[in-house]
Amino acid sequence: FTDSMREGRPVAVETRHLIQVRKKYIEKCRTSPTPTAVATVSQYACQRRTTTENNNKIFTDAFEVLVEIYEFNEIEGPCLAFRRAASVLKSLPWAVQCLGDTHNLPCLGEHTKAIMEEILQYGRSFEVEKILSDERYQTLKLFTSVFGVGPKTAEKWYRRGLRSFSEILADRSIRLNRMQQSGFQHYGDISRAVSKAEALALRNIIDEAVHAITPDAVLALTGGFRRGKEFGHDVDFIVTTTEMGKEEGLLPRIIDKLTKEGILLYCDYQASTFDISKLPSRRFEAMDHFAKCFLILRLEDSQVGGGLHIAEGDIRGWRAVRVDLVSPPMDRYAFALLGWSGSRQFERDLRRFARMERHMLLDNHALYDKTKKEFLAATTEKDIFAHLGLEYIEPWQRNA
Ligand code: DCT
Ligand code: MG
Repeated sequence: FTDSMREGRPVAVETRHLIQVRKKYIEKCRTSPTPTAVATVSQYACQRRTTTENNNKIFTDAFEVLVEIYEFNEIEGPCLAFRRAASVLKSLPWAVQCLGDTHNLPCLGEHTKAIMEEILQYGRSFEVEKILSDERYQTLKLFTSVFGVGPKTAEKWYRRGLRSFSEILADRSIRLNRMQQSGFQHYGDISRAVSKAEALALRNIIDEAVHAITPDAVLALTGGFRRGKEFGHDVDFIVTTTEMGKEEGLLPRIIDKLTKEGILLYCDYQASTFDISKLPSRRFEAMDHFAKCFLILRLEDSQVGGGLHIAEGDIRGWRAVRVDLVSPPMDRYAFALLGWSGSRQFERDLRRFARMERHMLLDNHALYDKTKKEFLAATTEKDIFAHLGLEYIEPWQRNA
């Protein structure tokens, strides 16, 4: 199976090792009690409880590499298939020991099982390893790790023969936009994970800013940190006011305040394009229409309980952090909160479940019943789950 085996190179040592691994695997299959009494697992992530504890990381990490390469190659079907497969395995309270363990599970196709088989037998997938060592994959992965650089731009730079950041920055014909400039400027900091302590420190900063503007402010930490993750790539907040209409102009005032405090390193503000009369939106759009801003903030060491999550030897005493703020009107709060809490796969399956099983349309703005031809009101996430006839799933169980 390995490249050296395929190419017929001398492989005695490697082969002997693989035979050992395989023997162990066969023995494990023979003795592993197949979890037969396991309750049926739903094909929808919104009917599964998925905590941050992933018992099948060895498989899901491999699937996520395949998701990435299919994304780079714009091949949607297999991309979605591997996303769903990874999500199913993440929900299991046990580790798959043997392919037989998976026969009752949904969303695992032939290709998925072939990858799992490789990993079970040899401890690794040769298909995934081939991708990981591929120059195009490595380059696209590197380029898209920059804030503001998507797969299209990364591909364009790759095709021009560029392979490193220094080559991009030295290329006079490339004009970076403001977002990309900030992306390169703060690369070290924003490619480094944000800790929970840092997220909580940022919540204090935003909380203080918004309460200085209005006493009836509502602030919620969403995204991965609301789901109980210890680390994230950014910190997501919903910020609004209890009084309808008063949320207009709230973000610009927060931005103004952060600027005066000298901690705003980057800001992309997008005013609201939310128009209730345009609902329901038939096709799901990548972004909702609420006012929002994508920020880079300066966080001081002294503001973080337990200190900043920075590299050893970093003596600046601060770091840059990516922060997203979204500001829906209060009557849309529950939908925005549900939408921004993620995970992305959980959201995809909520919408798919609504459409396929309930003949309803769900997005970050509203829930529409196509049979009754009416919008269903909600003030809490529980209301939305109830409208959908779903058991309530706590945020920390949405890590699908
Ligand atoms: N979201 C969405 N539509 C988008 C982007 C995000 O509905 N176009 C939702 C899904 C998750 C949530 O917003 C926050 O997005 P991220 O910060 O990208 O995800 P995360 O789960 O918070 O992951 P991370 O910990 O890496 O920040
Ligand atoms: Mg996030």
